[in-house]
Amino acid sequence: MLKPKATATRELVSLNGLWKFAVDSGDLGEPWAGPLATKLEAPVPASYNDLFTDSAIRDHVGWVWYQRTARVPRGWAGERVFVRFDAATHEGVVYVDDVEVVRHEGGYLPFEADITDHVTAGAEFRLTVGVNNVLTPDTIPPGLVKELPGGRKQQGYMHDFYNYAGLHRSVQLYSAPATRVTDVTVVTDVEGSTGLVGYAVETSGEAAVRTTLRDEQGAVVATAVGAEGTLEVPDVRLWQPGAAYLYDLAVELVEGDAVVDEYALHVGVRTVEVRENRFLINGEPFYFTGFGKHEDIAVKGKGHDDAFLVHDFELIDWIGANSFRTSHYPYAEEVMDYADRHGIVVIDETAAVGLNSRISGGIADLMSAFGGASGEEGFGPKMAEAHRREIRELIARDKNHPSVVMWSIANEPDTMAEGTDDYFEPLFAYARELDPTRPVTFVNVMMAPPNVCRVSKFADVICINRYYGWYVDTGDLATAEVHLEAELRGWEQMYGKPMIMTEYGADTLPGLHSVWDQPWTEEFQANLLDMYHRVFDRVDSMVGEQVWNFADFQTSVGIFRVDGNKKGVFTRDRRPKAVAHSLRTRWTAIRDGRA
Ligand code: BDP
Repeated sequence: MLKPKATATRELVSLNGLWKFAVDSGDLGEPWAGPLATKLEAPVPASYNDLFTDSAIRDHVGWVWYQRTARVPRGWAGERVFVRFDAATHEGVVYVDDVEVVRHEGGYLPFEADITDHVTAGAEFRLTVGVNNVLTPDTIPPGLVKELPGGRKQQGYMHDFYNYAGLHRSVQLYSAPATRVTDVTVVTDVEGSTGLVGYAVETSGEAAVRTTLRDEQGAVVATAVGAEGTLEVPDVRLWQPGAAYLYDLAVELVEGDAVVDEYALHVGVRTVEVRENRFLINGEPFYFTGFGKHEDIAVKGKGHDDAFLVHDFELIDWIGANSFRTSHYPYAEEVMDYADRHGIVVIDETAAVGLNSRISGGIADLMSAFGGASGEEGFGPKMAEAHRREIRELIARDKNHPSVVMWSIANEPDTMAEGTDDYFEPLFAYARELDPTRPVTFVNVMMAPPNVCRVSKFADVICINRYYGWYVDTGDLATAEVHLEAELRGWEQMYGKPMIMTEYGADTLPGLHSVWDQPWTEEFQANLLDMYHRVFDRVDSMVGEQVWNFADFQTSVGIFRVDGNKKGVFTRDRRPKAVAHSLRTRWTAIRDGRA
């Protein structure tokens, strides 16, 4: 799915800013049918949960409504007009005046509607958006709503981050010609010093396709005609981790001499391959350093923020990291574009988190605590269908990003129980069918070691999250070291695949110190990470380390969580804990080839 862009034939109007906002407690009638009866306003993009002081809004379960008027530029007469939502978490429904124009499930991926037939160039229209935050045993991610005495509803879920909701990303109106480019897929390869840029263009309407590839100086390096083809780039400059190089691919639809539509995208020429126990980028072994992250900041929640985007990447660079995982859902497209431009490597993850119906403490326990009926435990056909959609839409959105080197189709699902392999095998096949060029993985949970996990056999890379020294062997780093090494060797022996530790870490309260290995202190976090690093350096198949987490983040209320998860290397406002300095020493040495 193409990101809206202004080109010679396309225009954009941002609909970000303050919208009218109301919580639907069943008293709003048809909120789209007229001006929304409310005094509240909410910014877009932002989560709505932390904006107001009313806990009924923060804890609301169900629909909320956003509304504003928008004007179609008068110059758009004769063009197709689209409204595009970069995300509505977790479900969105959109009305133009009284007409429903699109409905979308899945909280972290974009959707759009062609609203040409419902608007007039030069005129205003009323845009109303319903956003639903409900998670059920069939949604991705799953959850369960409980009815409390008195009828109030409470949302339960199995993932360890706050269920922020709202319009988290940009909303835009854009124009495009009737005959237009609807999709572009780019696949790159390298032969000797020549870069190969394979492309396939999909269109609406008939027109000839012309493509032009330019280098960063704007010089034309290759041209081609036809909806599919390969552009050859002599003396190619590769997209490298830490040294991004982006060509510009212009796709034009031409009728006679006239260009009827133009779309442009950046292309990084690079290859990705798993060979034996190595992860290769451009044919060279790559070692991932970095983090599992979250989209999470004070007040805005999961609302995209360009200032935090830039600052987070600055900190990633400062600490010497080369990668991150979009734990546990697709991030804003601005993040992916920035990673492309700055040479940061991304493991791109779906929102399939908390699929742990049978893990103790998972949805089974939650169900019984919430009085859920049996048969609601997830992993059913409806969840599988939602999961397929998440994979399909993620790959459709992110397939052309050179920064994305691997898909992660789930985080810590139950992979111990019978039948979980039947659930996952077709999903792996589906991801590979949609994108045969990138490795596909999932992230394994601690309760499913190598001899127990039924799903790791499908993954190209073994990605595991481990909390030795924290949730087990708590505070005993000597024992943790023995257990961690034994397990990693077990994986290595059984699978012979490359392995990445996609999560390891310890909750840490900045300012708390101790001379002993005392959990929650800054020294303990650093010592725990050092211990993991000693082990990684001894195990040949390790190809990466991503600390949990980049920064402290908000979670649901729980006795395990003191105002959120505190495993951040940075605080929620992005100040370094002591561990940031020791990580910086290690990772800059790796980056600079000193280790
Ligand atoms: C892992 C999850 C992650 C949690 C982390 C933790 O993948 O989302 O935040 O544990 O407990 O199980 O800190």
